[in-house]
Amino acid sequence: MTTPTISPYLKDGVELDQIIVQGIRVTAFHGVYQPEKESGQLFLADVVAHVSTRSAASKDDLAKTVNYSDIADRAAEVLGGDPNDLLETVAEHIARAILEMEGVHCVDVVVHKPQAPLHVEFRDVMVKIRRDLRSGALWADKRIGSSAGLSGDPFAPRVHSDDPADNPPVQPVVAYLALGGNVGDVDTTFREALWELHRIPGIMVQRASSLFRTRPVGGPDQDDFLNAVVEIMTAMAPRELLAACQGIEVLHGRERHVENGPRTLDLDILAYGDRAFAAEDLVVPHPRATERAFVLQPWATLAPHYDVPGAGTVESLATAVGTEGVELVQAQWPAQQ
Ligand code: PH2
Ligand code: MG
Ligand code: MG
Repeated sequence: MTTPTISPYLKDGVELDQIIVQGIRVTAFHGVYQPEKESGQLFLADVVAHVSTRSAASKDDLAKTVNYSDIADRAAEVLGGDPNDLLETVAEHIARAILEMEGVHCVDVVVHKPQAPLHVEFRDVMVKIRRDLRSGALWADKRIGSSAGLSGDPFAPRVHSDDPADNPPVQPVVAYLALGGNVGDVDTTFREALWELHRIPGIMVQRASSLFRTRPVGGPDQDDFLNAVVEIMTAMAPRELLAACQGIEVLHGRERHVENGPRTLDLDILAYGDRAFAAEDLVVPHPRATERAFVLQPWATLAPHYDVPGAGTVESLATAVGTEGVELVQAQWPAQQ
């Protein structure tokens, strides 16, 4: 059996290693045509998980890498699972399942359909895709418009757009994100979200504010929130960053039923460098941030002197809005567990 050469995936300029499972075979019912849906046929998948294997190798420790058996199981489960019309959809779902695995930065998936109903003799039909963690939107389902302006192709040229929300910065910029939540173990959710953000190429989580407990503002009668603010450096365009945030919200079971209602995780872009713009899906700086103590008090513990475009320093805004309904929980957060 030949081993395909797969172009390396670069994370922060370093080539990652590849864990490859080839020829996962199942009978399944994917296809556009009725006989395909009824009789089923053979499907195969090849999966390449781009990971760093160095620390696993130096410790000879399975826990520090990705188990290829888990890769195979996940891929087979999707491949043999709910039928889809298109190979493209099946490949996308496999990519999603593999990218959710800790340590996987990028995945290549090929789905083969060697018995496809063609009019000519042929050896194989396949769809091949590459997906990486930049598309946080990958996890986001249709409720929040999953494409969010992303090409999904890490090698795609970055084109200048007239929409400021789509323009990546020339150099990485500082951005601030607000975290909020009042359902489940919110402190743990926040910590996981920071790590998930940091894993995304194009986002480096730098610092976090103190953690606050806050009375709900607006919405129905509900539990108190936890709130914090984090500082990131990002090379992503604002709309890409929004998609990443929404993807992480969905990962944590965020559902949008009630406006300002209870939520496991809300991840909002507060500010992005010195940019100010209002697009239909994204307004930067966050239009309500400058009125909200639950944003400004944590933010003031992190970046009091940051000048919110068009509004003033965080410190001055925080002083103006006061501390009503906002209580410090943990000054040094997130401390090591
Ligand atoms: N978020 C809201 C609405 N109300 N109240 C508090 N205390 N904290 C929040 O994060 C919050 C809120 C909508 O995003
Ligand atoms: Mg939000
Ligand atoms: Mg919000």
